[in-house]
Amino acid sequence: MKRRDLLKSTVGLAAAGTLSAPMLLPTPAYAQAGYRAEYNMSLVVGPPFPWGLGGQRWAELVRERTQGRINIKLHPGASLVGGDQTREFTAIRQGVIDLAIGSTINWSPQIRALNLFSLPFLMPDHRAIDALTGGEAGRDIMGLLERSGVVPLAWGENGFRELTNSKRAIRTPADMRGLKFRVVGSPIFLEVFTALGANPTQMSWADAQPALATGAVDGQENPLTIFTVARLHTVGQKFVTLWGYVADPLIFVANREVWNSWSPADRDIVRAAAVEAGRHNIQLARAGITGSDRAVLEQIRGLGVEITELNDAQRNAFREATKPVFDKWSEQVGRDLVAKAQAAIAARG
Ligand code: X2X
Repeated sequence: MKRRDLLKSTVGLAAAGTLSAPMLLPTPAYAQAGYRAEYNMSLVVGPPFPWGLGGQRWAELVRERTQGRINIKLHPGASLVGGDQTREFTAIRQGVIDLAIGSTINWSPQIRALNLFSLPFLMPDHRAIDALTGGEAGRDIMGLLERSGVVPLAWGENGFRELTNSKRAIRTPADMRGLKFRVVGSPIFLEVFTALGANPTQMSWADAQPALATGAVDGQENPLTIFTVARLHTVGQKFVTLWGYVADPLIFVANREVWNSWSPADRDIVRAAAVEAGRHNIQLARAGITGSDRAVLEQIRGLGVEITELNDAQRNAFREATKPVFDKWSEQVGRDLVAKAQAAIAARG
């Protein structure tokens, strides 16, 4: 008998008055402590995306180390919110979602400071991301999440979002003119793409793939690991430009009530497992695209995709064109936080 069924039948017998106390069936420890048989975890993409593999690792470590007291089931596709990934954060707060690994982009409609990571050309490399998440800016953001009612546990990474399309190689903002791009659900993305002369349209990841397949949109932006695992070359994406304009970290969180229902020892386990799974996820997100390890780029070239790398002058043209958006959104994010981030990036090792 499954634990949940056991619990139900025990309760049923007791309610029907057929069971005299003490109960004949042992009550599982988790039931006494108010634990549930299963907890849900929301993510936009599951395994084998690095994001999903991070979630899988988190669930495995927790199950093992709590001896099955805490069982977590992955719900990829933001399915707990009907695929609308921009509603994920609200659903965590409301308790529809127990645990989540979410992109800073998808939660930015509720927590405006998360647009920090979407400021165009703020972070030049992976060390810059680490300088933010591992420094004062990261602590400030975790504090904001905490005060907004969730329990933040660890950082992960989706990655640097590169530009892809079905029409032509993009080397200058002018090359983007007239092209339709699917963008994610934060208004800053609409403004960045509009500033570059393109036609952006906002949609969920679930809607993006059919839109690319039918040609309703010409292009999109996502980390290269999303490109390879989702096989975006099969939906016409034949041109990739490595512009590294933004990167989205992931954040591991728990619903506060769920968190409070666990013993302090179990909370420690869940938190430590999130940190470990986050490290694993970041490693996977960067494999093949960092330093001398270019395996993912070679893999994509091998699919018949043309990869354009920008030199500094070319990248600067995109930076200049999007500077008004950077400035406007720095206000939204908070000048102090942006200044801290810039200082941390300047001082990175
Ligand atoms: O929707 C996207 O592009 C994705 C999968 O990268 C996010 O959830 C931010």
